Amino acid sequence: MGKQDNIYEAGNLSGLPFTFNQEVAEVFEDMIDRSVPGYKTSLNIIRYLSKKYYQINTNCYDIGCSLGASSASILDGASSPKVIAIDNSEAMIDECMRRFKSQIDSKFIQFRSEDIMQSKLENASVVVINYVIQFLDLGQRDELIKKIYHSLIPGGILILSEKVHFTNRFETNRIYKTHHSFKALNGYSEMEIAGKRDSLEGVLITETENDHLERAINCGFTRSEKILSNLNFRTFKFIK
Ligand code: GEK
Repeated sequence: MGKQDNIYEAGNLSGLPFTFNQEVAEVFEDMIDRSVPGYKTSLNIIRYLSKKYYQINTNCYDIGCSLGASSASILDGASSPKVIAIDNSEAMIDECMRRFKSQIDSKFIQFRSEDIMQSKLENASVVVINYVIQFLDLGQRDELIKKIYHSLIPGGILILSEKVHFTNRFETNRIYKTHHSFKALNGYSEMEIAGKRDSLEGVLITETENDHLERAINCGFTRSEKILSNLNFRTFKFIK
């Protein structure tokens, strides 16, 4: 486990928009675990589905890999897969490579420091995009899901996790308050929660559950399923 996240503690407020910089990379493991309900379960699901859907001599992609938690789940689940972990934050990918140092020369994992919109994806049986779409411009999201769809071989799977909002604003408010309590119970102060919320304004842009389901269908996926629902966080599986 890396360092404890105290980026938004009193006196540390930069007032700048959130970015995946060195400071965030150092505390990221603690940050995501204390902020995203169901995060560890999503990793277990990735392990289980990778075992089930990985097809021999194909690629597995971990898009927006951060420190490689989803890559580790694919490696645990699938039998001798080739995982390609991609992130456009140099701080994240450097820290990720440090963590996988012993496997760096193996044929099982490769790292790419690049923007996913520029990435070439091909011959995939498993694609994981865990809490990443929310950081892309709304106008790029269809293009990315189409690209993923075309990279998958028949029977391949896309596992997608996201924070969502609801069409009913009362529901959005109710769940928002419960999520706030979740973070407070995990040790974040009111000031830290408010500081992070402000810095994510305009950086993390959520959509509804239906937006994600409809986009996948419009991009060609025929079988879609919500497999995890924790407060305002969802995991979906889409099969080609
Ligand atoms: C996990 N999946 O632990 N291209 C590549 N990477 C990007 C892009 C982009 N255009 N935009 C954002 N990222 C991980 C957690 S975190 C989720 C993913 C969170 C990367 C960004 O640099 C960061 O590392 C990651 O997406 C999002 O299962 O912080 O809530």
